[in-house]
Amino acid sequence: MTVPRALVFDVDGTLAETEGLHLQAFNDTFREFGLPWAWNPGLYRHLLEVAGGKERMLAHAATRPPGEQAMVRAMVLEMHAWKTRRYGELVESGRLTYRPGVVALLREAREAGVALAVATTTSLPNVRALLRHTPADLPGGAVPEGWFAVLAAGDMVKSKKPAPDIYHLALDRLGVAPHEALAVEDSRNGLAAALAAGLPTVVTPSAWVGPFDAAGALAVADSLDGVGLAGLRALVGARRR
Ligand code: XBP
Ligand code: MG
Repeated sequence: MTVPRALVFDVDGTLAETEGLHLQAFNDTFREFGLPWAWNPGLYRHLLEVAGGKERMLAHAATRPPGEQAMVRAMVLEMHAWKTRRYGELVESGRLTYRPGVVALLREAREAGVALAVATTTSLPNVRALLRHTPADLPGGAVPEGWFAVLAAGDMVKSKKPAPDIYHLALDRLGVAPHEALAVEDSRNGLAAALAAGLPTVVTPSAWVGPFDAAGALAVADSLDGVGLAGLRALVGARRR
């Protein structure tokens, strides 16, 4: 049996550098809901330690005056729904590009019969918008959603990364054992989630995460550029020896 049987991709920071658009969508949401919040990149990098947009807004609210805390607690679902729609509009405007090497790897894996899946904290509409509107050098100009056997996302699980739940869900739906798969992640939370679920993991750190201890990762690379399926198989093979 050749391994990996499946590649499980994180989305934000891994498929594409999306957090700049998420940040803009959050700040547009705060204006829409009349909150005196404007997250700057430095604060957002810190807030990204909290996975999940709803959880992130609630975590920030806990540092704010009681009136703002109460309002966000009462409105967080409505705020996040608005933010997700806004993020979709920003993605639709074609502002995203795939990170280097990602589309080539997806294409190679598909041609080699390696299953593809997504395991992400972000909301499912955001994954769909990215696939639909991010240009790819493929016949249809985009990566077809149908290339992915599984899209495991956001609130499909109770506990978000660094909990392993979203990876357990992806593996269950793939029908693949953890050691038969390989995860690709960009952040401390994502690596922790994938390792906790037992997947060998390659880390390609996002521009939005600071340096972190990637102990346990199969490899840490600046990007997937030039790595390809052969490169990943070599990493898995080296580990198994
Ligand atoms: C990254 C996240 C998400 C996004 C925002 O997900 O933590 O919360 O920052 O998206 P991943 P939502 O790296 O696992 O793809 O507002 O939809 O959560
Ligand atoms: Mg990520």
